[in-house]
Amino acid sequence: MIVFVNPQVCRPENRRFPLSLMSVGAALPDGVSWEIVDGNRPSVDEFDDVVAHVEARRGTADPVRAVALTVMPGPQLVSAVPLSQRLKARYPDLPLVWGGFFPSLYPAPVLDADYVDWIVRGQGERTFVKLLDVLDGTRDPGTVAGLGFRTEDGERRIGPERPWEGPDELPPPPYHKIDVDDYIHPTFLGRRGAVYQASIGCPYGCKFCGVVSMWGRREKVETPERTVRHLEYLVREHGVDSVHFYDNNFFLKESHAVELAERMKPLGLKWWCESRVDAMLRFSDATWRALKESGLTMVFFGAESGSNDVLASMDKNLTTEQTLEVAARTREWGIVPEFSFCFGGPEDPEAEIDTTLDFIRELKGVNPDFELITYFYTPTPQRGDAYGDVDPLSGTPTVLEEWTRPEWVRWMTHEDPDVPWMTPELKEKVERFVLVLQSRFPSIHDRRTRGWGKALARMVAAGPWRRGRYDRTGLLQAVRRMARVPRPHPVEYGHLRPSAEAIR
Ligand code: B12
Ligand code: SF4
Repeated sequence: MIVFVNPQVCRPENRRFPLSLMSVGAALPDGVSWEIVDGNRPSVDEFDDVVAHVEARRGTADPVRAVALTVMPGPQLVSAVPLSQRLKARYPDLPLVWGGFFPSLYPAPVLDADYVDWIVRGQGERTFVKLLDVLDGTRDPGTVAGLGFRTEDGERRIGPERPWEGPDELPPPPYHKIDVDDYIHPTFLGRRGAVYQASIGCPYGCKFCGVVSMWGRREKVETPERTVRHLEYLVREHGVDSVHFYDNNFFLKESHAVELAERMKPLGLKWWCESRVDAMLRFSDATWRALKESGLTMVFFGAESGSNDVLASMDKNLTTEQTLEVAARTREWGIVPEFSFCFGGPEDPEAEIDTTLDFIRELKGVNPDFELITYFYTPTPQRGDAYGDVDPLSGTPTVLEEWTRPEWVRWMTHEDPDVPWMTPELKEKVERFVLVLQSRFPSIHDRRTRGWGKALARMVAAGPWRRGRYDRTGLLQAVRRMARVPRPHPVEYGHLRPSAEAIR
């Protein structure tokens, strides 16, 4: 048996299908048994549950052969490190495997940690099956593409990249291996929300983006027929009424968007996805109509900056004029845009922040309904020479445990990174602006501020928003603090978002 572990990454109420592990498990050969231990479920203790599996199988014909964790940068790493250390201390001979974005992008510190035995880089389905042969002693690890390990001399060995396959070539989601209903939650889209990923990768090359490092500049898209077959199952068997598509770049070709919209329409789902601004601008009115009629409710766009120079320096291949145009198009079709901005590149953060804040104001004039998402720029490991001679990771930890320190978690989540060019004053400027904007235009995602608090904050923020003054936010902070609904689960992932929380 293989035990897959999804270390805690979010609060229990935000848990979603553990798609990464479902995908790897589904590709195991017949006869290999597997289970998922998901630390995001409220009653699960990851360590105890793994131990229970190992002990229950000890001495049987099907003992636990390996424990395999999925590890995303950020809070999941904070959970994964102590869990792996404890498991290795308890079962020194049980192979421990890491897969997912963290070991794929930062393989060196993981391979230097003696409590992780193997890493799977990039797509996991095929590499993991080959790893099982290695564990059985029938395959040389040096011959396995996508596998990383330490040699007997303690040297790091990372195999060549494994060419990856598209969704149509991989097994369907093994919904029978999870308690589907336990992962279906209300969201702003509906009462029974699920998640789905219908493509892999992205063909663009934005310099800050980890997706390019993981998959190269390529995307493979599932056929609409297959996507809708899986969604139809969730609707029919589990009463799902809404879906978030996790694809990094949902719209690749207009013909695909139209076919998917037509096939989805009978399902009556409300749905959310991420798109490039330019991709949707290329769509005809007929396509926008088909998408709207199929239930498309909100689209996340990476707008990134209010400066065309900064967009060019990111290789974003996009202009602010296009973002304004898509804001107008979405308004016309009654689809809510969610614009994400990445503040403060190293060159001239202050000027860039001012320009972007002005641009966001302008954008609100075009489409007052848009939702704002903000990040701070943090370098991400890149392929090839994206940064020329500059090493974007110089100064970052070489020891795995160091990555779990609060300052590095803030760095990985792009929420409050300690980077030399971002002063506390600049961060505060952005945070105050966001507070005024989100008070003036309450977010539909905000289910933690009581109705009266939203109404009062809206009134209080009207003056500062009109005057473009965001420096005095004491009253707004007090209103929002008092109007806060307590979280359903007290579980925190500890030290995240301290400054953002403090200011609200
Ligand atoms: C779901 C998700 C989350 C969920 C996780 C919920 C959960 N319980 O799983 C939540 C919302 C908590 C989350 C949080 C974050 N996320 Co996230 N997330 C995703 C998302 C949308 C989908 C991942 C997914 O399930 N894909 C489907 C599966 C099938 O693909 P996969 O995960 O890549 O898995 C394959 C391989 O990676 C590999 N693999 C993965 N795990 C394992 C394990 C083993 C053992 C093996 C062998 C192989 C393997 O094999 C799998 C099958 O091929 C991706 C975007 C994307 N589409 O990839 C971003 C993404 C992974 N997240 C990312 C980031 C950065 C974060 C955050 C750290 C920051 C942020 N601001 O978003 C936060 C951290 C927490 C916070 N601040 O709130 C980045 C990672 C890039 C990077 N630079 O590292 C991504 C790519 C988004 C992006 N475009 O930038 N995230
Ligand atoms: S378009 Fe989005 S997913 Fe694609 S490379 Fe750029 S930021 Fe990454």
